[in-house]
Amino acid sequence: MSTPPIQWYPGHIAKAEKALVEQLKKVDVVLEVRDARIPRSSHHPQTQQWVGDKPHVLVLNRIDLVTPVSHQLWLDALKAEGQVPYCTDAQHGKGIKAVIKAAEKVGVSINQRRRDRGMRPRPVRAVVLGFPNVGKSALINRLLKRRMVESARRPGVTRQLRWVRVSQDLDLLDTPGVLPAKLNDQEAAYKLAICDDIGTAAYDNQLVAIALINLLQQLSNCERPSGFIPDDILATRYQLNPAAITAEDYLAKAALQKHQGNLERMAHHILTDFRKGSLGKITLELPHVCEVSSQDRKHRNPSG
Ligand SMILES: Nc1nc2c(ncn2[C@@H]2O[C@H](COP(=O)(O)OP(=O)(O)OP(=O)(O)O)[C@@H](O)[C@H]2O)c(=O)[nH]1
Ligand SMILES: [Mg+2]
Repeated sequence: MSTPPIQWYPGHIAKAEKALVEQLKKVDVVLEVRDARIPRSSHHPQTQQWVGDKPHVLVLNRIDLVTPVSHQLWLDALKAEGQVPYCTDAQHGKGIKAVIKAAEKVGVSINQRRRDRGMRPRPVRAVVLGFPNVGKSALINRLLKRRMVESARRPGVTRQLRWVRVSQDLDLLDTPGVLPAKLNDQEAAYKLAICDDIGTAAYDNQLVAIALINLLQQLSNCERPSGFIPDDILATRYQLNPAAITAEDYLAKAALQKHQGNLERMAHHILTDFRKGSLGKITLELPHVCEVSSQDRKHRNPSG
């Protein structure tokens, strides 16, 4: 079976990216929002180019959907690379104050420089950027303590760049989620699809559900710290053991048990379970690439 690549770059994203580059000239600090379930795959490859030499605040959002063990592993790995991520749950308003403080801190030094040059102080200008649906607008609403910008459970909600004033010290720019024009890393593209961080028009639900089953099988088999992900996720949720069976067969068997063999409904079922956290708290990638033996990979994914 040859799998069609995930590829999606709709007009509104191309337009948004152009507008974003234009607005970057006015911006003092970049808040990059990533999905804590896929901290590597939800890092846009162009981020460094957009950040330039501005201060960069890294936010790992959706920490409510990952285990403390996996979260700590990622914190340690990112710190080792010289990054200190701020961790948020924008759904429930956790970790928000620290993000405001980090952005305002940048403003203090900017305004000191302005005063030194005889200029009046102004609010610090921060842009919030990242892949679609990672929670940028939800985070902004939490920072504002009210629902000022649209935020909903699907990618592609924010269509226009919009400045909002958080306080006399901070202005924020909400941006539409951006995607690379070409998704060269297809493993990352599948993870983005699994996490709903990419438009649904980009992929086939069944293939993405199979990729999720495959990843969960791999994560259960590879060497990982205890507590990284829950044990027997699939067996517990669907009363169907995923051992010694391909991901394709697992989807087909589960579909027979739950949806009279309807693969599309089963694919939707499992993806929704994952996205809502009904499979448990799950990080889909380790900071260091998980070693699965080629024998095991072949057995699990006969096509690849
Ligand atoms: N569980 C959980 N859900 C979150 C969190 N943050 C945001 N969400 C939900 O994720 C969905 C997407 O949030 P948005 O704020 O619209 O995401 P966005 O990045 O602005 O998306 P686009 O504008 O489409 O790029 C919404 O249903 C939010 O309620 C979080 O920390 N945890
Ligand atoms: Mg948005």
